[in-house]
Amino acid sequence: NKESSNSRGALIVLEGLDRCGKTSQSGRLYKYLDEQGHSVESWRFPDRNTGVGQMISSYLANKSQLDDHAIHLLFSANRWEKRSLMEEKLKSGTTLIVDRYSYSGVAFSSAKGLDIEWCKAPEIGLLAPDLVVYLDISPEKAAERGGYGDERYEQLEFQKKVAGSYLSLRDSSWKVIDATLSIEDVEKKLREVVLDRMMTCHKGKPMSQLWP
Ligand code: FDM
Repeated sequence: NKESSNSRGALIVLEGLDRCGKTSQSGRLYKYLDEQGHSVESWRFPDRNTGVGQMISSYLANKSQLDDHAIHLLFSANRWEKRSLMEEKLKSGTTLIVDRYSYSGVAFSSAKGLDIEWCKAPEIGLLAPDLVVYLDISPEKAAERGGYGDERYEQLEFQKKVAGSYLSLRDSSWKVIDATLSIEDVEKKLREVVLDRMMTCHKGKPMSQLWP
C-alpha cells in the first residue's frame, strides 16, 4: 500500500436509503484504510458545517420551509463549495470516502416529483466518482431497523419513492452490495471493491466530471 508521490486518490461514493448502514460502513472503511497507511479522508454530504449547510440542516429539521427547487439547488451548491478542495485532495493522493453525493441529490428531489433532467443539471461539472457503491436494502427492511429520526425525509412512503429514483439512476458501473448481510460481510465486500478501484486510480485512471 505504498502510494507513490504522483499517484492520485480515489473518489469513492456510498449511496443508499436511510438506515442502509452507509454511515457506519464509511466509518469502518475509513478506519481500515487509515490503519493500512493510506492517505484517506471521510466526507459527507450535506456538509452541514458551511453556511449553505446550515440552511440545509434547518430545512431537514423542519425548522424552515423552502421551495423544492430552492432546496435542491442548495444541496448542489453545498457540493460546489467543496469542489476545489475535493480536486486538490484527490490530486495530492488522498482518497475520499464520501457518504452521499449527487445521486442523493437527484434521487431525493426527483422522488418529490421534480423532473430528473432538471435535477441533474446543476451537478454538471462536479467531479465524477471513481466508484459508486450502493448499499441495497428494501425500504420496508430499512424501516424495520428502526431509528428513523425526526428529519423531513425519514418516512417509509417517501423512502419507497427514493428507492425507485435510485433504481433509475443506477448503471452497470455501480457496485451493489446487499446491505442486509452482516456488518462484517458488508465491510469485507466494500473493502474489496474499494481497494481494487484505488489501485486503478493510483495507476493513472483519469479524473472525469459529471455526468459521464
Ligand atoms: N439529501 C442529501 C438530499 O435530499 N439531497 C442531497 O443532495 C443530499 C446529499 O438529505 F435524507 C437528503 C438525504 C437525507 C438528508 O442526509 C440528510 P444524511 O445522510 O441523513 O445527513
